[in-house]
Amino acid sequence: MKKVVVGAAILDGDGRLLAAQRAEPPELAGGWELPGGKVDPGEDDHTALVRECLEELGVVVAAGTQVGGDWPLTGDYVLRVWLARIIEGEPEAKEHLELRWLTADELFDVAWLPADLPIVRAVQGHLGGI
Ligand code: 9L3
Ligand code: MG
Repeated sequence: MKKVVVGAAILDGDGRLLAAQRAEPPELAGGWELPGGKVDPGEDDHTALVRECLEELGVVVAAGTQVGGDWPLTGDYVLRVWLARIIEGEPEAKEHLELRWLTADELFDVAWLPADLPIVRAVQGHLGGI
């Protein structure tokens, strides 16, 4: 079966995107990603997305439109990404090195993980709203 990682393209009311800098593993540390993580066995994608955002950022998100379909990751993992909004809390880097809210002009100022870069390009067209 396909192994799924979910990611959140979290937008604020000013058209900024939340980027998170990975702390681990060593080969990914320092790279920037859309927050998220592996779907647990028996868990649905949406539940995993909300859980991961709570664990990693301490916020409750509401998911909107999916961005594309199954984006390739290494091995037999795929990444599925949804536009999302924070409905409760202020994001904190609980598991990441740093968080940044990127404006449209700053979108490519961080070193996105190679897997996330095409997804961020796809998110670019949605910065106006979910
Ligand atoms: N991954 C890549 N881009 C992302 C996310 C959330 C995850 N936006 C990759 C990094 C890891 C794997 O997926 O190799 C599992 O992610 P995690 O559970 O370690 O966050
Ligand atoms: Mg994660």
